[in-house]
Amino acid sequence: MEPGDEVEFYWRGARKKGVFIKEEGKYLIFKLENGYNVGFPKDEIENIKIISKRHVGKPKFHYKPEFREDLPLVGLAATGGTISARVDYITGAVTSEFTVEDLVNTFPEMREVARPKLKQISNIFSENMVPSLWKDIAREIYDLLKETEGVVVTHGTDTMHYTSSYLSFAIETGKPVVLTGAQRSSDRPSSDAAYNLISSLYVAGHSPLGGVFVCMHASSSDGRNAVHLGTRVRKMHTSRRDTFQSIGRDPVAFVDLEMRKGKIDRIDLEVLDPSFSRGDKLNLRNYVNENVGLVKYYPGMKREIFERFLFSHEGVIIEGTGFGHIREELIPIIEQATHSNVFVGITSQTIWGRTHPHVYSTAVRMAEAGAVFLEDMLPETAFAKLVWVMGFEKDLEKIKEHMLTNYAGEITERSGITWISSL
Ligand code: DAS
Repeated sequence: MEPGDEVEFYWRGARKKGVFIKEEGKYLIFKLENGYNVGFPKDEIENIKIISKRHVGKPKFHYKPEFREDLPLVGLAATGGTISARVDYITGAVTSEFTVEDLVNTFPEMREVARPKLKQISNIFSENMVPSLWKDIAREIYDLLKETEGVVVTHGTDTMHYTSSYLSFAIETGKPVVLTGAQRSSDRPSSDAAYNLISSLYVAGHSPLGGVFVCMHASSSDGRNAVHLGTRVRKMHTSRRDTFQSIGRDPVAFVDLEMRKGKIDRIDLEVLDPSFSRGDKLNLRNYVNENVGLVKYYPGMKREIFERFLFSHEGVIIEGTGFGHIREELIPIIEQATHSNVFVGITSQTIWGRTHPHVYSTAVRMAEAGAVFLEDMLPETAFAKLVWVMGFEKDLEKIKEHMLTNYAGEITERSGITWISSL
């Protein structure tokens, strides 16, 4: 038996199936069908048998660039993430290594939906994303939008909503920009990659939508994808396939997709919010100030930590408690910071609902100290927006005006509670 072999065995009477990873002391380590790596004592494993030998390295594809000319030209820009990854059965870890060409060959169904114009921007897990790379992504998408019907961006799920927020401000677009990814790597039977990629290409190439969106599973089952507004979406679960939820508003649309054996039986779009519709506008407003921070307030946060954080940035978003509160004894530090030209924006760690500077005395004092309460903007979206605004504006009052201007649906008139499936 070699690492990477698919095996079946019995342990304490229970049948187990998975891929052998390695021997570690008295244990044999396997990646089970549920995706978790588990060690079993060698002397408790019975009737082990090899089901299939591992394939060495990533699948060898010959990229075939022939596509149907009758299909819309859609940009496919890859940045990395699980959708471009596969399990390394030597280490058991998921490693990001598929190229954008591999993605095209891994999912032949996409040849029924769009004629892709490919761009490999990066190949990283999205925990490694930085604002300077957001700027590169925005530039590449802008260039693709000039010659396509829309653009799909494959991206890691961990920070996808930060990037979708930044792109919503950096690119004013009447065509769809659709970010998508996967919670399960493309080489696993339970992968959500195919439905996410095909649905996203359909939205980018065929839909009447315009703007920046995230398109991922609407429930833990295949077949229905939600199209979330890029500034009102958040990753809400570590592993579920419907991890992305629209926050404070409904999704913009849904895509229903039925596929069998590499063929598409049905694909339909249901638009809930026609206000994000196609148009001719296309502007690149690509600004980044990397000296901006995001900090979550917590009980007992040390005064010197709070002070050092504020004074080591030009602008800060605070995730406050409830309506946006921090401990009262820290409020004078906000005053010192704003008087030293540091922008301080307030969001809420409740994620849902609206911050409010007038309900409690704490917030009244924070606002008097110069803190700017940012309505119901999500903390990550507010951070991405401040990175963008402070990339072109240094005056605190003008920064405040921009932060409270609703550019891309990031601020809602009223906070709705919409769950697209029970988490
Ligand atoms: N590490 C995660 C990321 O790249 C994997 C994923 O979910 O895409 O965001």
